[in-house]
Amino acid sequence: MQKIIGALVVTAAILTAGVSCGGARNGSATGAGTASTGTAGSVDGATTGSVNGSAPDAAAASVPEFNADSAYVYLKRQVDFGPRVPNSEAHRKTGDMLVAELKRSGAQVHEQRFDATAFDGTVLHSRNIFARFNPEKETARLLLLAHYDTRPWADQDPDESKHKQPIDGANDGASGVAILLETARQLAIKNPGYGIDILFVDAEDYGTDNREDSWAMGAKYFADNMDANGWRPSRAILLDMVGGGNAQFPYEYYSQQAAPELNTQFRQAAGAAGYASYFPQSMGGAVTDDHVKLIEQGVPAIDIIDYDPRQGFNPTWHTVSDNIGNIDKTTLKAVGQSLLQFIYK
Ligand code: 1BN
Ligand code: ZN
Repeated sequence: MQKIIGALVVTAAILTAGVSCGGARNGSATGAGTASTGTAGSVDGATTGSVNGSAPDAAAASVPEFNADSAYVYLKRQVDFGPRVPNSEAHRKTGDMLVAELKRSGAQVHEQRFDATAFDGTVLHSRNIFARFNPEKETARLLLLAHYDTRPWADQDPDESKHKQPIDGANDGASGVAILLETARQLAIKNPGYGIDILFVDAEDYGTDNREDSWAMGAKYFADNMDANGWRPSRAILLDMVGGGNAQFPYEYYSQQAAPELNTQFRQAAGAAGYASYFPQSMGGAVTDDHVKLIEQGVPAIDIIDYDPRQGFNPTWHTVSDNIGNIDKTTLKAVGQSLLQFIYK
């Protein structure tokens, strides 16, 4: 088992905070907002062919069809803003778009603002975005999360001259968000009948080697404050790097330690949806990702992440090649349909 973590623990001071709330739907998700069965709508640029209807084994009749074209449009919309580095205009605009889309799906949306001091002293003006579906259901809530910030440095690029360039984060950031936005759109169309929360966390990817707490600062802020807000979920699923080519999602180590049953259930759902080949029955590595912050606070959480201990992350990881040209829509479909199977099974 290869461990992908930094060694030293450094505190990331959280300075100020506030929570605001808006866009409530009390109860039914059906027919909310302007959501429809079509794609993400007015955004142009979904140029590649549809993969819908090409699932190896169509999901059970009661499970909605995950629209990968729509997810792809959501992904492109993020990338088109530019790198979503905290404190940038692209980051702010992306946050605003996410809030608007979640409200459009009929969710009750909370913006959790906080300042986090990064390892290099930079104060990151940060915002977690938290959306509640069926907010009146107080128990057994399922949390789905992804990070929406992107890394300021392509420090894994084979070309060292590019190490100070920001990445597009098409896979590392936008892919998980895109799948969850499409999931939110499906929740609005068909109410699953229980409580689901979608969390877009900030300040995940501003970290550095050997300083474990320099990563996932938004998830830590959420987890440290969830009880005070009444937001503790029963279980959580993190999507990270879920749109790359040749993706494989073996069991992530901390996930399997903390939430083996949830891991099994998700993989059973993937199999039922016809996508078992993306989820090998093998052990991956240990990744200090957002889910660890929830696990540390007692929430069973799993990370669906394209990381194999032999091959590492997707080759585009933290390089300038993490762009939309290297996104594979069939991977979005595989993960998204597996998630809908899990939700509606
Ligand atoms: C995931 C995507 N991560 C960063 N981008 C988490 C991570 C932290 C991966 C430290 C490797 C090392
Ligand atoms: Zn990253």
